[in-house]
Amino acid sequence: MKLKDKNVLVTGAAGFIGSNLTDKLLEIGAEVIGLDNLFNGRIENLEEALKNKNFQFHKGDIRDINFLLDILKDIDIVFHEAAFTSVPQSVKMPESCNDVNVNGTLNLLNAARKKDVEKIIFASSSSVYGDTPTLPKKEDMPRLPISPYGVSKLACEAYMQAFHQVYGLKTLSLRYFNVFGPRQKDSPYSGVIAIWLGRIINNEDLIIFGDGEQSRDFTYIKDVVQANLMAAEYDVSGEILNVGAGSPITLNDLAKLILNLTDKKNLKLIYTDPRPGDILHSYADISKAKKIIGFQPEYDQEQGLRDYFIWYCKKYNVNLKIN
Ligand code: UD2
Repeated sequence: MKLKDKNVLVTGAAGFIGSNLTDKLLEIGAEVIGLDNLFNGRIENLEEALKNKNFQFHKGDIRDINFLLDILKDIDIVFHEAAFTSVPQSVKMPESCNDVNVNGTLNLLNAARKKDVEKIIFASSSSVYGDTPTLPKKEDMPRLPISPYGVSKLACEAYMQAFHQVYGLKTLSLRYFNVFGPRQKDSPYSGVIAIWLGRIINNEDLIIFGDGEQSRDFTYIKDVVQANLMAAEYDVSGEILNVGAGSPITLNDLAKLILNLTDKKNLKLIYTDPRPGDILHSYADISKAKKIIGFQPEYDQEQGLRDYFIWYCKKYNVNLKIN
């Protein structure tokens, strides 16, 4: 499906991933409706989109079926990015996580089926794999999530597949691996890179949960957006695909890389207790996404970090030397 001139809904459009995706969809000529309840999302993320005549924003919640039925008329394709997004917060509030992620997604699927939406692309997560030792993670490996967040994303994937099987709705789940980049918030519940950037700007030492030998496959936002476009454009459905950089890094090495890039080698790494619900290693095998939708990440971590930091300094008028 070519996205130009298509009617597209982005849930979670004011969030980090949703807003980046919205901007790209508008750039390629889609008509975009953005939906967000603005709990986590920020309207400032849609500053550019709101100037575009092909964009409409609606404040509302994916748990509200009447709202969805209204919004979904005439929509061809949905990018479902709205979510309860934090692993540690899901450990504190498992019911809320389940309510937003599972009930909200089921609601969206039901509304999409009733309104004859053609395709839904779902933002899943590498957290569905849990702490199984085999690396890299392949889509057909056992899924044994260890956090309520991971469980909720796995349940949504299963619903995506069931709706594909039973109702013929085209669905596709993309398992994102630690996405980072512009518009990621610096809050206690955001990703480690955004948190560390905030601390670096304030000249604060970096906190590491555990011994720092855990690893993640940090993936730059532009590659994630690209994967979504390809998932929409290729005639493929009923699949689950990893979307990662395919190159893991330990937290210790990431900290060194970031301190070097920002010329802050004077800052220290402070080690503290591991975080409950954390997995140890996460590393994507992306061969299936390459084969099925032609996905090929363009950013390595250093390039992505540099781009992100430069964007941040410009946006917030921060004076930080980037090497
Ligand atoms: C990220 C995503 C989550 C999900 C998951 C998939 C975010 C906020 N969450 O969870 O949505 O897709 O990936 O695996 O992006 N850490 C520190 N110091 C800090 C903050 C974090 O050491 O100040 C550690 C943390 O304990 C973990 C690693 O950094 O080992 C990554 O943490 P995260 O919160 O950035 O992301 P993760 O993997 O929990």
